[in-house]
Amino acid sequence: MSDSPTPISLDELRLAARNHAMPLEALRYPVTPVGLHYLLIHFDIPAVDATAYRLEVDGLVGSPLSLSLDELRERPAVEVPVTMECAGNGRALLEPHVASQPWVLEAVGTATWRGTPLRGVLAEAGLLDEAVEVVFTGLDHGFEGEEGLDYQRSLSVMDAYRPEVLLAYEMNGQPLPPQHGSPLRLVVPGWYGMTSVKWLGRITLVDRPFDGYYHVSSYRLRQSEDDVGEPVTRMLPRALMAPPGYPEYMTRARIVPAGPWVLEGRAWSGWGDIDSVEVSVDGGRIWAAADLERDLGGPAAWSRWTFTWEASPGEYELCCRARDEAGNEQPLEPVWNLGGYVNNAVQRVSATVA
Ligand SMILES: Nc1nc2c(c(=O)[nH]1)N[C@H]1C(S)=C(S)[C@@H](COP(=O)(O)O)O[C@H]1N2
Ligand SMILES: [Mo]
Repeated sequence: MSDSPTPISLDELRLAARNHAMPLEALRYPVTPVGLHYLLIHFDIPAVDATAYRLEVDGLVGSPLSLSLDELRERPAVEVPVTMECAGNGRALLEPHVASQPWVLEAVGTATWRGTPLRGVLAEAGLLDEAVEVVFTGLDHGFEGEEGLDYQRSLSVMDAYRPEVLLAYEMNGQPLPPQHGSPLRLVVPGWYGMTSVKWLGRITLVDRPFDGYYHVSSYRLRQSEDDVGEPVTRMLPRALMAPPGYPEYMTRARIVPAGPWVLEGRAWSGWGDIDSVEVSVDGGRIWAAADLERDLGGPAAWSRWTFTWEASPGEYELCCRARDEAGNEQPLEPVWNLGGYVNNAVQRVSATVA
């Protein structure tokens, strides 16, 4: 892979140092160890006292609720592996440059989330007929676009009622750590990460499409400032490989010993199961099918793939691409937009076989 064509600013470096990615070699784990899962925090990590914590459910409901963490833990629980990816993954590879969190490719991770289905809580609160959207408010606060704001995202009532949407209090068998939303977060499988509100403080039922900052001013696919654009929703398919061989320190270019090498990685999509993963060793001219294993099961989590590469001495550009059952396929070249979202162009890894 070549370097980002535009140098990043100190502001972007500061963001990148706070919001770390998942090192690609961690693709070898089906469930990402907590400390290797990527992180995206817009403002500061709020210090929330779990013993005093309450989740408020209000707005257009028959009976507003105020639930402690113990009360949430007493409700029916499910535990599922879910792959989560930031909508800005791939941003730093776009030209012209988009200034924001400069993700390269690895803003992704899979965790086992344990929690209670959101719809049970909504049913208990009892939605009034006028309720059309559910607004989720985080306990973090900051400034963006000259506005002071809480981190807020919404779902339609229909999406919020999907059985897989969770109010999660555990990640990989442990209480949520501070950086991932302690003590409670929303987890919306299949959607880009911005939907899964961390440090969830309040759920409010409203009678119109929510027009908060993270719906109107960001997370839209726009070509220019006056383009309204389409909202960013579910994850497009992507396959990633754990780069083979050994890295060169500065460039991370790969040196691979000659002989058979099992390339491996994982692929996911928010639009259904992965149908196929293909590998190319010549920069995307010739493709061959990789073997897919549905090791974690279910469309909410990534699938492992492998491909045995008979590496003979020379220079290579290794690529992988995924296609999902809905027919979405990764493009060879990035597709630009103003916010630098959903760039799922194929991964390219330069390798020298010695
Ligand atoms: N309250 C709150 N929730 C949030 C965010 C945030 O900044 N504040 N960031 C969102 C974004 S953009 C992403 S990609 C995911 C990242 O989740 P993770 O840090 O647990 O990987 O959290 C989402 N939930
Ligand atoms: Mo994100």
